[in-house]
Amino acid sequence: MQKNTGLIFAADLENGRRAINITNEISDLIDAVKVNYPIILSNGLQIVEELSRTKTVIADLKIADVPHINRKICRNVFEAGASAVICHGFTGKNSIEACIETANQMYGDVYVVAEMSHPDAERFIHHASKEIINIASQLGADGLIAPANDPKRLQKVRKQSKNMRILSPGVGVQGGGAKTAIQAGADQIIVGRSIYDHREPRQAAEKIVQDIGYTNP
Ligand code: 3DU
Repeated sequence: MQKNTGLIFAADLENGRRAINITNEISDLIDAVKVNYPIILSNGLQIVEELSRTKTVIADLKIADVPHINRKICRNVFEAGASAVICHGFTGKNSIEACIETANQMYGDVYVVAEMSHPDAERFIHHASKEIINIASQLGADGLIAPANDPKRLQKVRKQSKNMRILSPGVGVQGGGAKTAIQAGADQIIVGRSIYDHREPRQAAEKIVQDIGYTNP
């Protein structure tokens, strides 16, 4: 996935038509659109194909199964038009590797969840993040997911991950700021509700892109 504005739109809407309309409306302001279970379960995989006509699609299914199932999940979403998948890292080497191998066969990218942005994340995943980052790096993952709303942890992930790409959710409703996250080491920012719940989604996206520091060449 190419980095341009630095903004990724999380289209967590059950209404597929609305997701497509907003994506079209802000298409020049975003690097990709991220789809998750809500939109896929409500609209089917067809929505991946439809969105991929406008924009690079990241399938955020937080894939976390045994390797042969991970392969099938990846194959299905890549065949539907996704350019990247997000998988969990806590499942360990073989499960992540299954995603990366499938992605390589299908010219897709894999981003691995290193840490999460909700308060309970401290309880489990944060203890494992250093090892997850090492495995993701050794396997050649395209990048990591780490929280924008916890700049200290984000800085730590940045340090540990050296120059791996970091995509950061947690901006806006979850309390994080785009500028702070970029300064802490994020490469691209993932935003959902602050865009799709805004009265003027384009205006909201413009403001975030400004905060990221993107200037139109
Ligand atoms: O809070 P928002 O509405 O901007 O949505 C954030 C998106 O990022 C959403 O799709 C969610 O699944 C994803 N995400 C997190 O919020 C936190 C994580 O740790 C990982 C992914």
